[in-house]
Amino acid sequence: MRKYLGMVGFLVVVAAIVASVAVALNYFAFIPADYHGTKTADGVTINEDVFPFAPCTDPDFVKAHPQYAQCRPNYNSQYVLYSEPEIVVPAHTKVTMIIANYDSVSNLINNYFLAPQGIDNGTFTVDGKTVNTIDPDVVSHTFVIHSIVTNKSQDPNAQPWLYVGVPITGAPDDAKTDDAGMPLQPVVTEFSFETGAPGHYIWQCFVPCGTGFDGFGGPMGTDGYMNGTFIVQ
Ligand SMILES: [Cu+2]
Repeated sequence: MRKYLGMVGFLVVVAAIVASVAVALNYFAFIPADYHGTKTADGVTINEDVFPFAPCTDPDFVKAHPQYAQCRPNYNSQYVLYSEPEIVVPAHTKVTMIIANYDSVSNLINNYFLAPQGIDNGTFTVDGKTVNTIDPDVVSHTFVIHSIVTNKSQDPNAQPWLYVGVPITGAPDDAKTDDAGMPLQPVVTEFSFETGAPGHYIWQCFVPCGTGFDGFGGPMGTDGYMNGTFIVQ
């Protein structure tokens, strides 16, 4: 009997160790230990690439961009997507985002998103040209960081307000593509903004570029394609 109880105790300890390792792994998977992007003299640069479908399924694209040879796990290869769903940046830092879009134009239904919000100088660049808006006919996606509104006077742990929004220009319909239909050249949108104190935010696209009802399903309604986390730490 004693021997039997000892065995049960041993199994309980093993189960506890396995469970705590699983929790730890999951924790680190959700909040990466290091910042993404590259450090620059005056801040950090985050690169996002936007694709009409999984780049890892396109042999020509992978040949030219070997960093995309590996598909993400549990990945719907037909969904439009941003390459980096989980972004982590330092607090009180200038963040420059470079978004290279290989996807074509989609139908923007709310022109509010044509005006940039919360970015340095109120201007951004499209293929190197400085602009403060774009034509609604060339919008492909938007990149919008936002948060739940919190009030410091009611909640001492309230995180700082952060709202950033920029329209993303699509590749032209007559763009040269490879055999799989991926444009050879992306349209590059670049902008910068400053982070405040640490906080957890989300980013998402507000162009209904998905499938299903009015384009709000599929990649628009699934984590990690047209939305993700933006963590300031
Ligand atoms: Cu989108």
